[in-house]
Amino acid sequence: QPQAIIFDLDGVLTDTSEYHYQAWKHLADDEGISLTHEENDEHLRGVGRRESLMYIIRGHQYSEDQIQEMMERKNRYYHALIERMTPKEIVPGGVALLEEIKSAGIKVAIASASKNCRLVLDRLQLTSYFDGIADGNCVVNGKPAPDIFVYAAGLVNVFTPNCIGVEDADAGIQAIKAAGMKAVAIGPASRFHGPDKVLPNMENKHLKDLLVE
Ligand code: B16
Ligand code: MG
Repeated sequence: QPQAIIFDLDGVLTDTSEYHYQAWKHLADDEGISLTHEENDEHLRGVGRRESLMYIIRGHQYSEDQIQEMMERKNRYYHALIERMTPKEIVPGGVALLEEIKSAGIKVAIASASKNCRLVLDRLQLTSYFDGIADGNCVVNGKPAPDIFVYAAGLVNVFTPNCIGVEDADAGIQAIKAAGMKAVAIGPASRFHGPDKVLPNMENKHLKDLLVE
């Protein structure tokens, strides 16, 4: 039995990964740069704000001031999309699963690359479910570095081998494995490299479905 289960936020507990894509797409359109959904899944999913922008503008010349402005602009577009979120946008099965884990005496934490993590959790009315929240303001090195998952394990006082991490992005699966945890991937198996388990989504999932021998 694990002592903690550490969830990614965007794309796992709510479909904000689609909003991130829409906001980046808006910015790319402004700049006359192409960006497809496939590129988003392969290169941007779960990746931090600056790294995502660097991928989109690769091969183009921009000053640091312009880069800062574009990151702010994307965040404005993203805010416009998350402003009206409600608890209805928690993925089906999400709340029941969190409650089952908590009543089994297992700690639950968040490891999200997003600086908007607390805002989204508040909109979803999920904040009080978590024993620890590690977000994009906590660590310098983003996923696939293990840092955010290690930090989250520390917040709930659990050794990393006793944690399970849950992620929708391959960068996140690499971060979980590098942190020495068991990795559960949410999404199509073709997206991931080396998770311990893959589930298509969180619907009707129980604690036993997350367990890895
Ligand atoms: P922000 P997660 C990640 O959150 C998103 O998946 C990714 O698309 C986004 O670029 C990153 O957070 C940074 O977000 O611009 O809001 O700081 O999947 O780790 O919960
Ligand atoms: Mg994610």
